[in-house]
Amino acid sequence: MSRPHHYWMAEALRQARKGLYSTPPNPSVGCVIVFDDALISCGWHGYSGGPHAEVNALLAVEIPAGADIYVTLEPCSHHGRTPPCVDALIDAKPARVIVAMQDPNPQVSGQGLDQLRAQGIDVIVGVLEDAARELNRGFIKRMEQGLPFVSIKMASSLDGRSALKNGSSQWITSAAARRDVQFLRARAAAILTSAQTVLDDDPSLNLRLSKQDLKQIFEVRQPVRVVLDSRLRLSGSEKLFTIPGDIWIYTLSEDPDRHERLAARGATVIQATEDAAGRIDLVALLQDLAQREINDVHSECGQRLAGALIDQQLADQVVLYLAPHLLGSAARGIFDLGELTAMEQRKTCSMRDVRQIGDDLRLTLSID
Ligand code: AOF
Ligand code: ZN
Repeated sequence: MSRPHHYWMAEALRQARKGLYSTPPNPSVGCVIVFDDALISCGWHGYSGGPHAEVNALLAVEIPAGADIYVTLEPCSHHGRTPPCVDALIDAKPARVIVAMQDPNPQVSGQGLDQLRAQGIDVIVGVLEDAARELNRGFIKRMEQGLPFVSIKMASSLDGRSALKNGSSQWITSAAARRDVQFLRARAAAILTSAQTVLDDDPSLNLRLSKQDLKQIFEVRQPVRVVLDSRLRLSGSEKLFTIPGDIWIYTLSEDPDRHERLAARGATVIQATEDAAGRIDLVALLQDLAQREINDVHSECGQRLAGALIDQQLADQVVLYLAPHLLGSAARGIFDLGELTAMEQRKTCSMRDVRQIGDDLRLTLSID
């Protein structure tokens, strides 16, 4: 008896994951070609502008007619930076094409599948779809909603405190947890923080893992550092500016001297939209990031911005590192949500993963 579709799709997903750190803003996609229950070839998408997964798999060997081709994303039907994959697939004369999910890109969305069916090829959709969606959660959200996937990383004491009252927060968690955070940064296209956090902690907010650490063959991308600084309080002498990589500062300030001061330090200063409360409008900010092809935002910020992202239902995930010590009730919390007066006002989350990292506990939660 031949192996089930999910067996081969799991292999295609494994291929796709090889591109996780290098494909953005493109999705990570994997492809395997099977004939007579044997693996003939596999391929994955490596970087934006490079050949797609199917093309890489088809190039590797001569494909016998009548093969089964497994792809983690619907094959593209459009001329983008590369020619349509459906044409290459049709030329290979497969018996069946099995895909995990439809491509949410409006330039494709179902048309690739239709073109395969029109050629008499059997098309099966939805094998291991949840895993495929998780892999490209940022790309999918950007395509479907015009917003990036937002993950908030927090470090807190056992009593839920993220910093002392005076702002001091280095270090709540152990070195092992801080290294683990580097892998979260690697998956993101942008790291989001506030000017307050930069002034309090003077962080670098860069990626310090090498290609080898990440087991990558392509160069490691530095995420863009995005700082919300409504009044342009940063001076330009903070550590952030001494470390290579892009810095985008969103502001409401129109003071030309302050703009110039930060631009002279290499930052891109972007005029943000003001919300009804006179703060930077977070929806407009995230829409702007999506327009700039940011799929995944990793936020490392204080309780105010983290609370606002949750309050406005803009955060998708929280990764909380819980350290085994107590900071006391005068210390700062992790999410400033204002005062709730009824239990029904609670924000609820669902636990996705729990594990111990060094001396700390890492909780990964999706926000309901
Ligand atoms: C596939 N296989 O491996 C990938 C696909 O700019 P391009 O030409 O690289 O096209 C990018 C779009 O193609 C991307 O937005 C998504 O819709 C699709 N990605 N499709 O058939 C692949 N990476
Ligand atoms: Zn393609």
